[in-house]
Amino acid sequence: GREALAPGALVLRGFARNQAEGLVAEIDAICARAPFRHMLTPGGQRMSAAMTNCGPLGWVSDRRGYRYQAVDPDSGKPWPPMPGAFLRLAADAAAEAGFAGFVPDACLINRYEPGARMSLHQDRDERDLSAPIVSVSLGLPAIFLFGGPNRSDRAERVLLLHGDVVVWGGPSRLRFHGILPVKEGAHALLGRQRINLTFRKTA
Ligand code: MD3
Ligand code: FE
Repeated sequence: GREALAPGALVLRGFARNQAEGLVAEIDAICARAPFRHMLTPGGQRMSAAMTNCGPLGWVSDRRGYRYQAVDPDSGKPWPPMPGAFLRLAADAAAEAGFAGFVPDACLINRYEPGARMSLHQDRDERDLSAPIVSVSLGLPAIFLFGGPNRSDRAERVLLLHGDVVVWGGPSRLRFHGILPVKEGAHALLGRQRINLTFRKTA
């Protein structure tokens, strides 16, 4: 099913569910080359979600700030390439939401174990904010916080389940958002983890 969450934000319930095994196999191959790691915020805090990337550019955070870069700072090598199945899924979902021709150049992969969270933030490190972000949720459920254009705006809660895909564009693109601490549990395919892919056009 499709649910309009807000202007520019479309939830495609279960859109990736029948591809999940293949996506997980691709994620395993990516993290064999670019392992998940806990990045530091510019303030020096260890993020509770572990991250890696694939595609021409990857999102990194350290004491110097946030940025996209072609090289994995842990290996000194380029990020693994974006699998074809990732590109097709992102483009198909974006097209459903009216964004034809979406070609992401970065895919940030977030891994949440029970207790991990992501505090309210905006995604504004991308050059072209007219392109949407496509997110794919796999594994354990999570409660997504969807705020407004200001950090202090009240946030609504949206449950994101295995296989759900969300396209965030237009007026939703700069809204504050986050993830509440993931509850303890075990998913049939992924065990004690939630994995989220975010496809971005950064350059
Ligand atoms: C709404 N990730 O990686 S995905 C992130 O579940 C991030 O890992 C969360 O926020 C996660 O930056 C949420 C949903 C999402 C992603 C990007 C957005 C929602 C968004 C950008 C703008 C508005
Ligand atoms: Fe975000």
